Amino acid sequence: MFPVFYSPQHARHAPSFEIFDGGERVPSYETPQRAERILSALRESGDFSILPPGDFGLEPILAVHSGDYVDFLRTAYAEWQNQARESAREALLPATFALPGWRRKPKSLLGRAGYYMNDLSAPITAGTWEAAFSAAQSAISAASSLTSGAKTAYALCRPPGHHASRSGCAGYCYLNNAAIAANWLSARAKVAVLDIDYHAGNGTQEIFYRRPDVLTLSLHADPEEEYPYFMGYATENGSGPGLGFHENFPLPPGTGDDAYLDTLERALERIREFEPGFLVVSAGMDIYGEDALGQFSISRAGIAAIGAQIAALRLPTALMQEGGYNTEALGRNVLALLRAFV
Ligand code: OKP
Ligand code: ZN
Repeated sequence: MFPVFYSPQHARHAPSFEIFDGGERVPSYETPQRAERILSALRESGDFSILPPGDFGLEPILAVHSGDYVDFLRTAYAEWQNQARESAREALLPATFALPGWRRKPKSLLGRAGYYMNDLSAPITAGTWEAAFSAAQSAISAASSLTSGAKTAYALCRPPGHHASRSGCAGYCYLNNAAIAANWLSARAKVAVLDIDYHAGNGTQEIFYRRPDVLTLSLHADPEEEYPYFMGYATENGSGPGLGFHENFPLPPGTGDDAYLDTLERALERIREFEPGFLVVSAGMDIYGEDALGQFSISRAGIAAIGAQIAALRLPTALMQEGGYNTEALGRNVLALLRAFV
């Protein structure tokens, strides 16, 4: 029995569409149903105590994200309502983005949107801020339960967080829940962040890149072929004082249980050597073989084995929900992962 933090506020973020490559407008894959499926699977199992998050306010969020970016997230939707054409009111989503080395921050709303938004996969809708804030509070609540003695805690975060950088949203992510939790814990002890989502945890990588007190490791689809394309390569190992404290494990499409578990063992070996006081897991279930977006071939038994291997570290562990887009299977997959910690 360990705590699971869930807030119904997640449902206030429900974009009706997303933009695919080629400009195709499709129904959003990142839906409120995802969190509802997870919640019912965990509730039915009876193995967890499901709790509302506490309110830790903005301070732990502002320790990871810039104040101007957070202000933008909080206020952008209301501002958009004053200027959007009728048919574009649902979501703020720019069509022009700042390029690296071209980083003046304009005053206009669309200029700032292009500055803070890193791709077309993080539209800001009516309840986006409230949902993202509540997901971050669940993440901090899970971290906080570890410092109160829990061995394991899970935050049912939605929207996810690992693509959000210090000053940017992208890939369904607005506030980096795992980074906020890890940074909160880092005041007490060294922290390792292990990202098992199918996509590279580029936001988390960026946030801790220069820090030796937070080890970040990510197993994911090779960015050469897969989102987020521009980060997540094996040659990226941290910089300055953080050199040696980041590691990426890019894997080919079709990766199955055995290859994945071997690679995971190498990552866990690095964590053992680091001797952290806490572990934060970015738990994306889009590694599942039948995922709608992911291209790995991990089975549910494989997910259970991943959980068992991580649990064998015997570290105080806070797990954060990231991706997972086979909504039907998502509850059972999360349950398979979490049961290894019960
Ligand atoms: C979020 B998480 C490319 C579309 C890109 C963004 C995926 C975001 C995944 N065809 N879509 O890591 O699960
Ligand atoms: Zn993902």
